[in-house]
Amino acid sequence: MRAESMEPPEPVIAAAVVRPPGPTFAQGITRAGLGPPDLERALAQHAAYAAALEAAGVRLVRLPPDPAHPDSTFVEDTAVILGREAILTLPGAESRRGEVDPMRAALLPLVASLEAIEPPGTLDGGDVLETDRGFLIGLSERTNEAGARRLAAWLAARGRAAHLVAVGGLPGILHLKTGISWIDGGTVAAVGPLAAAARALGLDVIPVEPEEAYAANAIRVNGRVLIPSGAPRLERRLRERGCAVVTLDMSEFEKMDGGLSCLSLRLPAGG
Ligand code: CIR
Repeated sequence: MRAESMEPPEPVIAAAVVRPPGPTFAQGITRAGLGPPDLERALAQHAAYAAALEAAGVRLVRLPPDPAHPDSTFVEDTAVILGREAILTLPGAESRRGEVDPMRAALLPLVASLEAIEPPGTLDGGDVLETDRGFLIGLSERTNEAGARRLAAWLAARGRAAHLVAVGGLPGILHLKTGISWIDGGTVAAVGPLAAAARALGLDVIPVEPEEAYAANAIRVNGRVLIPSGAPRLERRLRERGCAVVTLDMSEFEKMDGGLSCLSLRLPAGG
């Protein structure tokens, strides 16, 4: 039996910024090799995702589609939130840097302080995972050491520990969170190559098999765990541990290398 009463209470997600894909969505960066996304399906999947957040009690801050930035639906990459504070990122892909100013404007009314990652640091929010053993920051093709250290210093100034995890070159892993997600307490779900790093930090790991690797990018929101559909083994494992699982068809976002977490920037209650 898990000692749930020993664990800190689950943080409440009060709001989330989302932005639907725009008409240029298919021009975004991808290596998936799954073919071009269908915009109508992507919009329907995005609407279902937004509805799942609202059903979990999350107030949505809906930004309009931004055709000038094909990857701008992946809002999570442009900022990191901690309590009532945020730090804007400097995305590693140049084509995504213009996504940051609009996010600055969106966050200003929502947070009490807003800093920014500066060059030469680069960082994508997809490389940042909060767990109750501290933050994990992935060093990836998008997040460099200067960006990771800047974020770690920002977190340290707020009393939060950060651990750098090398993910560059791991097959199929664009960002840290492509392969690992916080589930509850001291537990994450992770693909094999990231499981060891998680265990080294004292985290328990729910394994995600290679055939279900895309589902390793999941989010816990107010007692529910949202995962991509098509991962029956992970779904069963989560249900067996008592998780309220919500499955979402993410096929059109997978075609653009995007995971479920990237589609929202989540803000805790009190923020
Ligand atoms: C990109 O390559 O930047 C986008 N096509 C996908 C970004 C996905 N974001 C994420 O996993 N956090």
